[in-house]
Amino acid sequence: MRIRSVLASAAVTATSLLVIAAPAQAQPDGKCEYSNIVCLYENKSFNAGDGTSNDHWIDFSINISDFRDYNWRNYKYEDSGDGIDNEVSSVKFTSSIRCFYLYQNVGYSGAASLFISPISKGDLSGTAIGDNRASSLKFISC
Ligand SMILES: [Ca+2]
Ligand SMILES: [Ca+2]
Ligand SMILES: [Ca+2]
Repeated sequence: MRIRSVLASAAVTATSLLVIAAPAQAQPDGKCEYSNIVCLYENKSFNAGDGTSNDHWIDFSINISDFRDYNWRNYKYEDSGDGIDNEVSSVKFTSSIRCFYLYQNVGYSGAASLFISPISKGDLSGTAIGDNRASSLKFISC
C-alpha cells in the first residue's frame, strides 16, 4: 500500500511537469485530435460561440482523483487561473482501448457516468454526472 501511494504520487508529479513542459495534446476551439486523451470543456458545445476569453479546456491521459488541483487552459494554451472542479460541461474522447468515468466527488465517489468512445457530448445535463458536477476522472479498459 505504501509503495502504491508513492508510485501514484510520483506519477502525478511527473505528469504535472509534463503538462507544463510539453505542448498540450488537445487544443482550444473545441478540438480534441489525439486518441486516449480525454478533452474537457468548461462550457457546453465545447465552448463554441463563447469567444476566446472563455475558451477554457483541459486534457487528461491519466486518472485524476481531485479536480481541485487543476485549472482550465485558455485559448493561448496558458493556465487560465480558473479551476476545473464542478465546471465541466462538455466532453470529447476517442480510444479503441479505454473508456472513462467522471465522478461527482473527489476520490472517485458519488454519482458517476461511464463514457464509451467515441464521445462528443456537448451537454452533460441529463447524464448521471450532470452539468458542472465532475470532480474526478478514472480510466478503465473496455
Ligand atoms: Ca469557471
Ligand atoms: Ca460549466
Ligand atoms: Ca463535484
